[in-house]
Amino acid sequence: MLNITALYILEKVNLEGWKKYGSRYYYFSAEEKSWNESRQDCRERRADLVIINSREEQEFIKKENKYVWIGLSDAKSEGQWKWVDESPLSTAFWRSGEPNNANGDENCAVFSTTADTLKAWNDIPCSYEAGWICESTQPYVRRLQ
Ligand code: MAN
Ligand code: CA
Repeated sequence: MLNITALYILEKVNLEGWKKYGSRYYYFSAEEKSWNESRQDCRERRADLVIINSREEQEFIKKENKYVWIGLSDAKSEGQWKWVDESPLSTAFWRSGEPNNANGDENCAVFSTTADTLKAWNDIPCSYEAGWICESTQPYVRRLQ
């Protein structure tokens, strides 16, 4: 049975930047902000910066081919990369030679545009501006009219 309200909600979810992959929803920003401001934006959407747990998830995000923050940082303890849920990094997809903490000032991870899907992350200064990806079990949309 075609349900107009359900269709309208789905359309709004898409228009606001959310994409479904597996059982999760991913928000791809249209703007650029610092890592902290990006994380704040995700929280306001009842989400957090994306945590990449598998090669499949890495491949899904790579398809967008955007320069975006992911939820990974070593700001608390240099060299100890942690996801925003405090879990340690296990499966990593760094570019070759990364993370290199260039100038001693690179504590946040970005998903960069590169030819190699499985070697795509770089550490850069957290104050740089980039797009970002939020992840949530639910897509958050502003109040429906
Ligand atoms: C180069 C490399 C990277 C570093 C960036 C900073 O690409 O040194 O490791 O993160 O510069 O812009
Ligand atoms: Ca780097």
